[in-house]
Amino acid sequence: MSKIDKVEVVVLDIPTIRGHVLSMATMRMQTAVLVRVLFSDGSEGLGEGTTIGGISYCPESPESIASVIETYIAPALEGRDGDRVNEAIQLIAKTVKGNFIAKSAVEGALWDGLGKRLGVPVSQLFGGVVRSSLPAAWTLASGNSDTDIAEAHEMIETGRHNIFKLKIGKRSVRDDVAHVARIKNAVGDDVSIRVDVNQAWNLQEARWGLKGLQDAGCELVEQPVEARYVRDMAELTAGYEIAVMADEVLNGPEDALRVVAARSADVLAVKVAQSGGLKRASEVIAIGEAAGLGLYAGTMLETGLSTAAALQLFSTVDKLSWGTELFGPLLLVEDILAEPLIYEDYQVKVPSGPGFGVALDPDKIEKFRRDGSKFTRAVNRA
Ligand code: MUC
Ligand code: MG
Repeated sequence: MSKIDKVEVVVLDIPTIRGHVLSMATMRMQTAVLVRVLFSDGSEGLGEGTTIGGISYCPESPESIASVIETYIAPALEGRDGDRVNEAIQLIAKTVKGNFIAKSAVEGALWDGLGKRLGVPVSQLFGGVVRSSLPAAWTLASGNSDTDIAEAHEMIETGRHNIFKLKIGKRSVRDDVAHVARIKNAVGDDVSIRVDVNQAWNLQEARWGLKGLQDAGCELVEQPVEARYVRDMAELTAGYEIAVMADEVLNGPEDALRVVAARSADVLAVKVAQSGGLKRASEVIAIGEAAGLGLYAGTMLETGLSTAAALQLFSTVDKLSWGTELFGPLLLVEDILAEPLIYEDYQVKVPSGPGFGVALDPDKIEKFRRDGSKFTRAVNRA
């Protein structure tokens, strides 16, 4: 048995390459909470718990994630069998209510550790890959239409991205629709344009918004109204041709079932962290598949570590009809991985090494570490 000896947390503050303007916050920095689990056989596993815009996106913040892990999850897990990931998941669920991102970070480290000990990628633990690379969208969110158009052209020309998600909901509906239409006209028919409102509209605004967006050639709208307004989401899903995607409403399989029962989305944005870990995310995927909904791999704008974790799971999914937005590391000024993920031909490659298939760059961890938090030993140094 590989006993869980220690669960460690480090908080990183990493600047973004530009302001990322969302309806509820403008990000100039991303904070990642990294977890390292040390096992009695000398092996280790890494996980990440990251949210968006401090505490403006969901009830968890970087500080709450770190605190829940250090105060409650670590003491519960230390001394337990690290190979029994399912048992650990149950124990964590019993010990901590909610706090899905914190749970996801620790669970990730357990899967990574198990994969490394077995010498297989985590995708193998979920039945094996059906593809070795995945399409990756980019988010245009500079806050300025001209800058977004220039950014889109650069992404298309360099083969990085040809699917774009636009962040809207901060301006008036009319201005947002005009912004989307300008970008769609500038990039042309071969390029897919989607939008994310991050819950900013009320139902009346959403009706105007969806009508305008679909006339502008936008293919999908993500979480146009507040997550709690299930009936409004259902009306919008039934009322327009444009696809409606659920995001903030989805904290795991229970919510996915509610969405299916209420017919309140065409597509599920499956986020590993928001779902509460890889296992619960796989259950969301299964429910979406069973209900015939579209699937999309979402992101919490995470570093390469969580992005690699997500790639391990989504590479095992048969029909990922809306692709992924697993571009998180590219929004950060520097990657924290020793070997960055590979983005080419409008795809991101699935790492094939054991565990999540990635390693951290210890110098980057030193550089971006928030004061006071540290791993007890230097990351990835013998
Ligand atoms: C969200 O709400 O989906 C994902 C991409 C991005 O730019 O922001 C996120 C959050
Ligand atoms: Mg979203």
